[in-house]
Amino acid sequence: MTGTPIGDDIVAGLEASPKWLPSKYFYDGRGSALFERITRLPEYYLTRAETAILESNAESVVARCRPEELVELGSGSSRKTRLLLEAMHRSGAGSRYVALDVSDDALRAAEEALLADYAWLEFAGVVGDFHTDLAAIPRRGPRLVAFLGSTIGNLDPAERATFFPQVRDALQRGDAFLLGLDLVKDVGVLEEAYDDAAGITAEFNRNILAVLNRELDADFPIDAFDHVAVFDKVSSWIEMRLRATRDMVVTLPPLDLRVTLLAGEEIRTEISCKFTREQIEAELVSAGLGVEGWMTDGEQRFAIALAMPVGP
Ligand code: AVJ
Repeated sequence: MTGTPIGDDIVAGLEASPKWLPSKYFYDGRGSALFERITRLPEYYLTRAETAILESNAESVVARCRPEELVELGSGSSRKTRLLLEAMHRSGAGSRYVALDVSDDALRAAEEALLADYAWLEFAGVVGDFHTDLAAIPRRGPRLVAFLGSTIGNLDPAERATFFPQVRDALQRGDAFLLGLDLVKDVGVLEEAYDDAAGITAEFNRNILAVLNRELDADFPIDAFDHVAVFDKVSSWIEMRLRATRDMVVTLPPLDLRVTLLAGEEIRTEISCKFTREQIEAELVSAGLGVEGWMTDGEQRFAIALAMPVGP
């Protein structure tokens, strides 16, 4: 994480009813390592499915828009980023990679890992937040903006309605937007992906409290919280929560905050939206983005949409 002070959003969330915490606080060093383990769990099909889609389609995506630069929201040194960069290199399209990430450390690690293998790569790391900072990245030529990993699932419909037009504004005719989406499916499959047998997701969820204990000198009794993951059919999202197993009072001294939780009370820590093609197409089209490609894995669990600007 960056050195940005954390605070206002936490006060708002813990004073709300029901209580919530912003998901971005999962990802300290330990949280990022736990997420890496999640991506390898048998129940968490998302990463494998998305990688398989790119293995089959990176070439044709690049052929379609011939980008000079790949702009990735959330830095990646992962297999998925590499598939796109290699396809760009092979096709002779371009060799510039711009990574936008809130974490300076993550950017440096990505840069080091990628440059070790791709001597031809032109790397530019931008510390920033995809909610606000996409417009600040200068466009140097035909671009492919990638937002992978189903991170879009963390945005609620109102946030998406702000975000997609910003993506549209960052694109010119012929540019493209690659969006990784988890699809609506059997509730059991969805809930298991967020509540694995080995308990790694539960540890990941509780880690947000460890972050607050460390960063804000809070005193959450981490062992007194159960991990909860439920699919909300109406909102079409998985909701992760932490449920207090006893009454407690928690203090966060730097925020001047004292929080009472009753036994059974829950704190929402994340939403992960699940999409249908119709839903996301409608949202993209209202933002001026036409869906030109729809790629899925064999089991239709996950999709990558290729969208391009429409209209003037
Ligand atoms: C990294 C936000 C896409 O929502 O699936 C994994 C995070 N949470 N297991 C997701 C996560 C629980 C993940 N994203």
